Amino acid sequence: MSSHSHSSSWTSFLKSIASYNGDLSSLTAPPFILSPTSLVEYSQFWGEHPDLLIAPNFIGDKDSYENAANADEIAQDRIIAVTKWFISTLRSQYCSRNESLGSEKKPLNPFLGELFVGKWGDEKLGETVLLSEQVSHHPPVTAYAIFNDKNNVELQGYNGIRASISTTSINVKQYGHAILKFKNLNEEFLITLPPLHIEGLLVASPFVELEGKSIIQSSSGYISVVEFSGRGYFSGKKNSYKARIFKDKAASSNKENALFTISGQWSGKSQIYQGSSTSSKEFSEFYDANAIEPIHLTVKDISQQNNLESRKAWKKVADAIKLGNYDLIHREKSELEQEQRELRKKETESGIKWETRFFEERDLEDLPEAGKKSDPLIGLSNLANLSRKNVVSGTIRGDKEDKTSSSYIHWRFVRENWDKESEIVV
Ligand code: 0T9
Repeated sequence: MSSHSHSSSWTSFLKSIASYNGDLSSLTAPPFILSPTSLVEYSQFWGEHPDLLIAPNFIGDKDSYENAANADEIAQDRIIAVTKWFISTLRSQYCSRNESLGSEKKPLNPFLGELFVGKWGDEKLGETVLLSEQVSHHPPVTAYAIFNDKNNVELQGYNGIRASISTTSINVKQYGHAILKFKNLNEEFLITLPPLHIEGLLVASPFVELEGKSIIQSSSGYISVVEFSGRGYFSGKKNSYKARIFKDKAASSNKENALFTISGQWSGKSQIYQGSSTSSKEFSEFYDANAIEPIHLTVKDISQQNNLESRKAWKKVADAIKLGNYDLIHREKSELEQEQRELRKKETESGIKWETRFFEERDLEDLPEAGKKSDPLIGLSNLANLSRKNVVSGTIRGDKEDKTSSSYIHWRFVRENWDKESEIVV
């Protein structure tokens, strides 16, 4: 329990949650629960293990599937490697505020066009670049690309959330997905984002618990189904997961068909077993989140940053949060928000819409299944039997939400825009 749990500011915050109107950013939270970091920064958590992100690139080569006698083995090793990388991102994504700030905190709500860019340097692997951009403010959507040109590896994705309130927790569904491309291998992966809930609100020390699933679908057909559960669920340990690797979506309808089963805690240790059972004594260690520290990207000093860059734009607000000065936080935030409102007003008056910088919306409704004008989501969602609409991440084709939604619009990285960028540098 946090010392703040009985404070009047926390109890009135809990009351404001109870009368929640759908927009989490509108809640006025007490300073101790505010993070000085904007949500646009969270994309970095996909990249804090660059070696694991790039590792699949070194398993087999482009012609593996056509020529190699061990094609199946190569495809399996690759999806296992991608699953390991995915698991390795979760501690950064969902525990890092607890580790560095003592609990989950309410991030700053990014403004439209806000940028967060940086890079991971590595002598052997080459530079891995992060571009993260707030592509929508209402509702909030962040898009990102993380790429390593030396190895022709590119991860891109976008995410937004919808939250609802239950008696003691906040339930969050994620929208969006990630696409991981290995251009040297001619193989790509679709990754769906799991639902989560925020617990510990009553005692003023919130933390995230994952639930449901993430799907990792390879263009090779192989699929990894990652199931999450929290404390008090099947294993009783916090941050538990089970990942099953199947030959394809059809095989995944029966858990017995799992070629490999990985089980443990994503914030701790997990083990990999051959086949569908985890009762065998034959297993090997899969990943130990505490043995491998995340690598933080390097970000330019604020003095070198553009006005659209997150840390520069939010500097005064972040400083006020660090001081815990409620009035100052409020004043600085209002100033930034007022500026944004004026920008939007001017745009409406002049009829010129804000243009996103590195990402564009793409309508997948009438795109071909394959070829240059296609989109990776089309083929990969076919393989995984997932909706290709802009619905809750991981929605199965034919589900209610898939049937009722009419939008096929998704955010995509436009690499050419980065190549011709002259003002923003990493
Ligand atoms: C994408 C991630 C996401 C963003 C955050 C729900 C949440 C905002 C979205 C989903 C990243 O890849 C992964 C990690 C944590 C998620 C955040 C946790 C959280 O609490 C916030 C929400 C908006 C709040 O701040 C709720 C109010 C607060 C009092 C709880 C600490």
